[in-house]
Amino acid sequence: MKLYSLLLFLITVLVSHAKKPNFVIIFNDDMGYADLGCFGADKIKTPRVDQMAKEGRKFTSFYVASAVCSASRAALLTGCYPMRVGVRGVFFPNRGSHGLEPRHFTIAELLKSAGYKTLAAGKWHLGDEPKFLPTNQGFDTFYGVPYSNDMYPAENMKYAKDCLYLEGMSQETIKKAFADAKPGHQPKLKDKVPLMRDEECIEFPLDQRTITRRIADESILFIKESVKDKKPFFVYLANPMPHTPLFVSKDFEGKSAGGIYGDVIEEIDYNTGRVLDALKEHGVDDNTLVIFTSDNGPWLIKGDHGGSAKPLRDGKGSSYEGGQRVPCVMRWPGKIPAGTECNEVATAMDMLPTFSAISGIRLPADLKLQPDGHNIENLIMGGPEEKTPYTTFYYSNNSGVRSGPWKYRAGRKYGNWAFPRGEMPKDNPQEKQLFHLIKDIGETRNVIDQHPEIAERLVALIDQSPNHTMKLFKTGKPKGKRYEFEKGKVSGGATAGGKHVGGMQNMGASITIEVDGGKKGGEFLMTLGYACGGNASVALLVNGEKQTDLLLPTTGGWSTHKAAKVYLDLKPGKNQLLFRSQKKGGVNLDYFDLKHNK
Ligand SMILES: [Ca+2]
Repeated sequence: MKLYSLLLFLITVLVSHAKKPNFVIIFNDDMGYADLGCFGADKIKTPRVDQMAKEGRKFTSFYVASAVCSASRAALLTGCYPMRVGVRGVFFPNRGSHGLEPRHFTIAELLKSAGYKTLAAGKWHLGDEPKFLPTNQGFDTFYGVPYSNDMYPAENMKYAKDCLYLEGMSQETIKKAFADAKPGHQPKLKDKVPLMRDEECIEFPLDQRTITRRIADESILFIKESVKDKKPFFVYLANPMPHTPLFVSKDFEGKSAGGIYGDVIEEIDYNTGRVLDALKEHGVDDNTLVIFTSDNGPWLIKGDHGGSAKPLRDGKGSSYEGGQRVPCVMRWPGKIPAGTECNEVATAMDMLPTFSAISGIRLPADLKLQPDGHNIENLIMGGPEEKTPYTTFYYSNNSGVRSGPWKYRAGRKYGNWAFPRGEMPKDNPQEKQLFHLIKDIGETRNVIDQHPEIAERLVALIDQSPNHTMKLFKTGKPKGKRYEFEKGKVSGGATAGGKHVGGMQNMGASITIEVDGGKKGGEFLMTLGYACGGNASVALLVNGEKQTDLLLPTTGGWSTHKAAKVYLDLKPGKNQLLFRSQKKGGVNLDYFDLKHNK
C-alpha cells in the first residue's frame, strides 16, 4: 500500500511537471477551399503551408460552424454551435451593444486557467466594446482589429494617448464624421478600422498594408517571451484578410500569378512560415500543435478579389459546401504522422474539447454549456482507420445537415449581401435537396426523389439540432420567482395573442417588465414559458443593453405551451427587461421564472 502511494505520488509529480503542449491557431478570413497549393491552387503559391502539410496532416472534410465571420469565430472559441452562445451572424460597430457574452467559456479561458500565456492577434469580431474584447475572454493581450477590415470606427472606441493618426485623421475629424452621418447610418469612413492594443486604439486608421506582417511579428515576440518565461502558450492568430479590401506590403505587390488576391495569400503563407520558424528557433517546434484554416468560404461576389472553393459549390454565406468546408492543415512533429490526410468530418468546434484532452486541463465541472464539438485527438494523431465522432453536423442556422456521406439542404435562398440585387445566380434553388457528398462533392445531383427515406431521416435530425440557444422543457411549477406578462403591456403595434397575455405577433413589438436582481445581482437562470407556431426570435435587453437573442424553437402550435431556459446577468436591485420580437409570426409569452445561480 505504501509503495502504491509512493508510486502515485511520483506519477503525480511527473505529470504535473510534464511540459504542457503549446497551441497555435492561424485563422484566416474568407480563405477558400482551393486557395492553397496543397488544396489544388494553381496560380497561388503557398510553399510554407504546403510544407506544413508535408510534415503534418491535411483535413479534407473540415467544417466551420457558420458561413460568416462572427458566428464562425464564436463557435471556434467556445466549442458550441453559434446559436447556443447567442451569436447568429455578423457584428457591426455602432449598431447597439452586442458581442459574444463574457460568461461564455473560451479556449483561452481553459488554457489560461492552467497557467498558459494567451494572445489574440489579428481580427476579433466578437464585439468591440471593452466587455466583449479578447482581454475579457481569457486572452492576456489583444493586438489587432476588433471587426472586419471593411467596416468603420466604433463611436465609443477608446483611443490611447499616444495613438498614431494616419491619413490626416484626428479626434476632431472622427467626431465630425459621426456628427455628419445620417441618422441610423455609419460615418463616411468605410474601410477605416482601428488597430488596437488590449482595449485601446493605437493606430487610426490602421495601415492595412502592414497588418499581415505585424500580427506575425507580435505572435513571434509572444512565443519568444513565453518560452523565456517557461510558460506554455496559446496563440490565436486571426489574419484579417483575404477578406476585402485587399492590401499587401511592397514586398508582395504584384508577385503572384493570382493577382492581388494571390499576393495576399502569398504574404499570409510567408508569415505563417515565419511563425513556424520561430517555434523551431525557440525549441518548441515538437511541443506545439499548429492549425491553419479559414473562418468561412471565399467571398465569391468579390470576383478576382475573392478566392475559390473548387471543387466545392459556392462560397461564403452559402449552405452549399463552399460556405463552410474550409482548407485545414495541422502540424505537430512527432505526434502527427507526416504527409497524411484525414477525410473524416472534423470541425472548428472540436478545438476546445481536443485541447482540453491533449493538455489534460479539464473543463470546469460547473460548465453550463457543454461543447457541441468533440475530442478529435484520434483524427489528428491516429491512423487512417480512425472514424469521425460526428453522426450529424448542422450547417449555419440549421440550413442543412450532414450525416455520413449524406447531406440534406433545406433550400434556403442566399441573402442579398451574398449576391447583390439582380445578380442572384439562376441556380439558387429553394427546393429541398439531398446530396451524396462522397460521390458528388460538387453537389451537382439532387437525389432527393431517389432516396426520400434518407431525406426524411435527415429532416428529423434538424428538429433535434442543438443549434438553438434554447431547448424546450415542459412548463411547470415556478422555478424561483415567477413574473407574469401582463395583458395590454405590449407596445409597437402588436396584436394580442389570443388568450395569451404577452402576444408579440409583429416584428418590433416589445414588452418591458421590471425584475429584482436581489442584493448582489449576478447570474440568473431564466425559465421562459411561451407558445409559438413557428420558430421565434426575441431580443432580450437588460437595462437598455441587448444581452442575448432568445431563439425560441416552435412549441408545435399556438396552444402548446412549453418553457425554455437561458442564463442572464442582472445588477443588484431593480432591472428592466425588454423583450422585443424580431421575426414575423412572433410569439406568445406567458411568464418567466428567475432563479439566482449561485
Ligand atoms: Ca469571414
